[in-house]
Amino acid sequence: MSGRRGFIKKAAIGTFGVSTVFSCINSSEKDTKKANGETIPQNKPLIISTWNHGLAANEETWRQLQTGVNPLDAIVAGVGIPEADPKVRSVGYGGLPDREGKVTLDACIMDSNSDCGSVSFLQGIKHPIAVAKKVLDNTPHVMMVGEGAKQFALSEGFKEENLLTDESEKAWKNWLEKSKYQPVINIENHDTISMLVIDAEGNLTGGCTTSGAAWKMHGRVGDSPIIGAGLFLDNDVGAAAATGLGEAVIRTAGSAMVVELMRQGKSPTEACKEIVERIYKKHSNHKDLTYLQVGFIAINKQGEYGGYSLRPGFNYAVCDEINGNRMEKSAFKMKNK
Ligand code: SD4
Repeated sequence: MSGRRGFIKKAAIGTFGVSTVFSCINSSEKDTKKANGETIPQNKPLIISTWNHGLAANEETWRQLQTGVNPLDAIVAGVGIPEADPKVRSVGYGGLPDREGKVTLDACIMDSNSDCGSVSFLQGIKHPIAVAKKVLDNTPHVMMVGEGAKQFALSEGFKEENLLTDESEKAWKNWLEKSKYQPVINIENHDTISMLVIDAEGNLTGGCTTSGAAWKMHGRVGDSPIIGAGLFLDNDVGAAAATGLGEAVIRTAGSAMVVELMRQGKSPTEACKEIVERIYKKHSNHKDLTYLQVGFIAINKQGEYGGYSLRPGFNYAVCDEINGNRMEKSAFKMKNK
């Protein structure tokens, strides 16, 4: 059975949990020919998201796209699923707090016109990605932080809520006993969710949302709300997004660099790999590297995608019409966890 037919069958038996409407175009009809006659496969639309929680997020974003919702709103709805899930301890509601027991959230979103919105150090609002979208839509700014971002969210009709669940409070109290700061990486394969979408027309959109590194200092902001670090796209080239230790990604302008390498002709995986290797090299003067994990996902204008991480354990969810919604393991540089 072909991959496409297999996917349709899987969708019919509920892999997606929704009835998905398919276009009648064969993937081969969507291929384009280069001047030299070489065929480039056009696998669009396609969604790629970091970590296992990307599966549920992809499913919702796909469903929204199929019903004609625009990619920005489809991303807000998709990554809104892990944001609202208390079992996901690294995003939104139930996210692990900082060392003062405060849940502080970061998110950003960017569209194919390079319009973007971002919020960081946001407290008491469950869906920072939706607030980031409001920053994009309703303000002349790109980034809003802290109390100002919260007041803006309230003025846009968002509700203030307690985001610290009993489980996360318990985990914080356990941590307080030793109070030793050690960035937590690969938490049960749940981490920041970054999502990249290429729509049927080949336009790119991305979003990223997180509660950031657990036990961070109060006021610390990572890469995730920073356009160019946690997320970047250029609709002429491709899109990239990060997960892992935000400080390392900011230092190297990680996602922007991945896009620039794709502009120079690297495939998405090659581009992610080169930046992970650069990050490793830039940190080689650090005494202890056991804390360091970074991972990138990327997609180019042809719908080719890939990912790469420093250490094993990183995976991402990919959803397309041909192969359905599935987890793929990232290639990585270091053998040891
Ligand atoms: C941060 N990159 O705040 C985010 C969170 C993350 O492993 O992915 N942590 O640094």
